[in-house]
Amino acid sequence: MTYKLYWYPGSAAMAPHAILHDIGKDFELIEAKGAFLKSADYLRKNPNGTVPVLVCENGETLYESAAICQFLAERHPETGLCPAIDDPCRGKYLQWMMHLTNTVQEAMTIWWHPDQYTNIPEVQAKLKYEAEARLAKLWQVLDGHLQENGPLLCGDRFFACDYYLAMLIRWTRDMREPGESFPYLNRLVSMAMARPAYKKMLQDQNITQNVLPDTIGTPSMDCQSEGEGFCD
Ligand SMILES: N[C@@H](CCC(=O)N[C@@H](CS)C(=O)NCC(=O)O)C(=O)O
Repeated sequence: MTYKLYWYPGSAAMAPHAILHDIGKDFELIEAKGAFLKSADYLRKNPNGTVPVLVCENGETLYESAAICQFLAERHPETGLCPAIDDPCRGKYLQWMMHLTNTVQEAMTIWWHPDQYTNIPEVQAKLKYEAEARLAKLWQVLDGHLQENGPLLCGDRFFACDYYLAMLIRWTRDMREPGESFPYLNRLVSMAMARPAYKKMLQDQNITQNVLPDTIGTPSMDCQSEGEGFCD
């Protein structure tokens, strides 16, 4: 089974890319940037001209990072990255995936691409400012959740939503309050970075991710295995 992933470094392809490494089978990476993203051939795959795009062995083509994560994690239950339909964590897992892509990622998009909302520079600056304030509130809530119920979004089991959160946190590195400045978010990032699949993804993409010294104590658990125990 060979998947193809269209990506570029540090983009929304990070989380699907890490999951492909967890699956552990060969896959093809196709770097897609600039004019190529707007070519007729690429727009047939994703009419929005963005990454990621996943192409399956039967030619099925998907876009939307969270959908690709969900699709891969469910198709490969051996990765343990998605709770089964009757798993007690299932509802909360879906809640986090949707919250991250629908609410947190949306605020992030306003910060990264205010030009998609208005071409008036002063309004863009205001939008960026407000998006950052909104994100700080969202991080506060997520950090509090991880403090109470963590170390990961669904407790002590590492799921695709944890990769997704680690990816979104990397996108905040140039903000006034980057995600990793919240101690429990920082710990989740360090747990993602301890996984070989996330490490390999960062290496393939030739990018790094900030993680701060742990101030709260990392739990003694092995988050790499199923059942134990988340733009440039
Ligand atoms: N909601 C989409 C967002 C995709 C997206 O905006 N991707 C960015 C990179 S993070 C992109 O390809 N931008 C290139 C462009 O807009 O030209 C997803 O999660 O897949």
